Amino acid sequence: MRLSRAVSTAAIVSLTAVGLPAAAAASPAAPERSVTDVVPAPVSAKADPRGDFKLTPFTVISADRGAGQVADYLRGLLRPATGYPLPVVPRSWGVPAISLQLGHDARIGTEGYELKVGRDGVSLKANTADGLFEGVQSLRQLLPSAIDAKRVQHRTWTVAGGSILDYPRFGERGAMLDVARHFFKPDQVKLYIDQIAQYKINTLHLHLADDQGWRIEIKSWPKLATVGGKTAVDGDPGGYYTQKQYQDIVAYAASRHITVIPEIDMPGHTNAAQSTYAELNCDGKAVPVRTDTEVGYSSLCISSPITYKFVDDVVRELAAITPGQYLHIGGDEAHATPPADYLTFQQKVQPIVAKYGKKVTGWHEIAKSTLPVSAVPQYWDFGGDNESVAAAAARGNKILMSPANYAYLDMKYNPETPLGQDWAALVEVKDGYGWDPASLVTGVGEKQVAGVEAPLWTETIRTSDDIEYMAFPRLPGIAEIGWSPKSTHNWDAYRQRLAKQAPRWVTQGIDFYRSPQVDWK
Ligand code: TNX
Repeated sequence: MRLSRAVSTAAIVSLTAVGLPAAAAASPAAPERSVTDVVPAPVSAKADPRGDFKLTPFTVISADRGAGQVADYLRGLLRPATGYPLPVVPRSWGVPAISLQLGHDARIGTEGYELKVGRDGVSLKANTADGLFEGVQSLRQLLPSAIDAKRVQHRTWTVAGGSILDYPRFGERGAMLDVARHFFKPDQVKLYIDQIAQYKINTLHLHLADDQGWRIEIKSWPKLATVGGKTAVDGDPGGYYTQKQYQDIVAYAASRHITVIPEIDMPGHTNAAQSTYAELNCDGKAVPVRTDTEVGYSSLCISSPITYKFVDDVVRELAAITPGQYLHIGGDEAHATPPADYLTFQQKVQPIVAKYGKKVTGWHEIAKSTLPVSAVPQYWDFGGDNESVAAAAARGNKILMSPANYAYLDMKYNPETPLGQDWAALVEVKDGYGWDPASLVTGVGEKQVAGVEAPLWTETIRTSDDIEYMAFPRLPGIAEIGWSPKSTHNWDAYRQRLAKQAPRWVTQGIDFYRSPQVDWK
């Protein structure tokens, strides 16, 4: 968000208040919004132009027992711009309603939904609250983009008619935010959570510790945060989350049906800890603080018992404040840890995670060790052959796909992009959309893929504007690769659907990259 939200919203308001939406005037054949335009593309969608539903001051939201949270969330989305009361009522009131229903439909699984929009009302059905939440994200896209305005807009509110049956291709659709290289305040993380939730992202991976800063309060090692948290890349201001603030972020994410996976990167990427506590170094001397962007120079002391006391304390405290099943133990680019030591470290640390009731996820290098079958290596390389990843997949481990040359949101779009890096690739919007998770790594097919994640490393990223510029419009593409059936994958169709998202981003104040590959209109 570059301008104040109020200014950019006011500009939209004046445009939409004077008349019809631009697209309605342009071409009657191409409606402004349709169930067939939803991003990520649904499994199936059938438009019914005669089935538009109009929200009025008398519309209610009816909710089955168990659907109340999603109903309240939907009400919170629709009230500011409509100004309508939209009370949440129990099922079967018999007035025009958006009805949220829970049932048993074997076709749609735990996150799928069925949405029907007709003249008399909107019905959204799912097996779980997660499914209803994802259905609500589709429903939002059937309303004019002005629905996201923060103040009342005097206009008609038509939901595009038709039906959608939808469920995800993969269980995990993630985004990662590196809060270690640069720190982002809780409100900035919450803003990003709201932005990614609209594209059915269900996992937020927080990279909480790296060479340049430690970002989470650990009560048994208090200086990690208060001293190790002071720094950031280039000497920029640091910061950290108290455990209470972290729990608040986790709860906020949960209210958007997003699970937080916290990462403590080790045994490399640990300079902030080792400059703070001398005993974490083999020679007992604290290393100097570093705020440059080199990687691969730090390593915990593998032979020291204190190292495992440290890991045990950190994992214990983090597990206690993390409701999700997985803890991320990093493991990437440990170039300063000899290979045998790396395996020793993994053999000692993975059981600590299990001891505190959690499962292991980590960068794909952890697959060099013998993993429990529940462990999820996160693949970040360029695709092709990777022996240890293929072997893990053959043993039954699921692999999370984050190929750096497609999915890394910190890669520049083109040589002129003012932010980001280019070591993996230049990633234009078409490139970020142009890959398939199930044919990327030899031996890792559809059944072995846990899902996809779009990491945003923040060496060059300092503000929420910066986050938005790198994530939009690429993040929706990664979300679509993770959610939509492979059969829907089509760049020409996608770029047209993507273009129709832009008015929403403008209303929401998202400062996106206007790629020349898309006709933004
Ligand atoms: C590689 S690939 C890293 C990060 C950097 C990133 C920058 C991987 C797991 N680690 O430490 O921030 O490149 O693009």
